Amino acid sequence: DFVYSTYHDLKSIYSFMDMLVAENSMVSKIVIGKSYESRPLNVLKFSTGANRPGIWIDTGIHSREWVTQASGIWFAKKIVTDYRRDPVLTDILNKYDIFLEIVTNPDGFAYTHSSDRMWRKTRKPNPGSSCVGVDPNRNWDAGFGGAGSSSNPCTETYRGPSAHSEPEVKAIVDFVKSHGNLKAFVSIHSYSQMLLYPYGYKSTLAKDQTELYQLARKAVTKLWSLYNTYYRYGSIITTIYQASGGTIDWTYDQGIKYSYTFELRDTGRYGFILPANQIIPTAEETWLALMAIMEHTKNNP
Ligand code: 0X9
Ligand code: ZN
Repeated sequence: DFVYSTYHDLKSIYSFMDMLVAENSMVSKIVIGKSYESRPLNVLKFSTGANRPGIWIDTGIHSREWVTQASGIWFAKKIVTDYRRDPVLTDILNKYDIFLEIVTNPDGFAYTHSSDRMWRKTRKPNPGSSCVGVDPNRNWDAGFGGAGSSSNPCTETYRGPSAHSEPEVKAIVDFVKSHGNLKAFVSIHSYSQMLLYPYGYKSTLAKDQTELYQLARKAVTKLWSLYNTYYRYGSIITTIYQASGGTIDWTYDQGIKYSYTFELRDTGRYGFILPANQIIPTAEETWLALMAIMEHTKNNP
């Protein structure tokens, strides 16, 4: 039986996905592309009917943020367990498909297991440099190249040679465009305990700022109610720091109103190396916030 309270390697997570698909008719696996090192980019699709609008959730775009992939696994199990049991989730799944990319940066994730636990970026070599990889949260075509990103391949925030240069990013871009009807997009990172919305690349307020702020407040209040974990919330640029070329700025500018980024536990005591005994409580509390976002999306079509 799969153990949710420990960290797993790529092979174990990919077999978990295949198991979930085999055991649940509502789950299928979509391969949206392949990584630089040719690993499949797997997305779980939870669907109870045809032609539904979609809700996207990704975890692990920064490979060292292990509590996020572990939480993604827990969310996948939670969705199949709660469908037809939790009336709110059931109503969401009767109207929307949920897409979940658990290992969004598989090359980086494999590298965190084999060589360097603190690897963040992709694993594509950079011509003319001995430094490897691009920051996949600076590589999107939203203020690409602006402040809060680096042109130096040896830094952790290297933006890459051009927007969408990384196959792991381009695969999601192509998916979002070809789907054409995503209503919420949630990209999950760690750590800092924050719930953020656009923008990160500019200080202009998002046109839906008031609604995004109020929904963030509601979501973090739900999250807090379980274990009293305190989250800050607000726009990226005012709450964490300026970051250009980020995922949710791009998805928001594509018209996906409910575009959010989480920074999960903790606030720095353990940071990226969060003890495994915090996986389940982190996933449980985060789920309450995700449900608030998904329910609001459903109620505001
Ligand atoms: O710097 C980042 O990419 C994020 N923090 S992390 O420690 N997970 O690396 C925050 C960036 C804000 N999010 C977006 N711009 N989407
Ligand atoms: Zn991150």
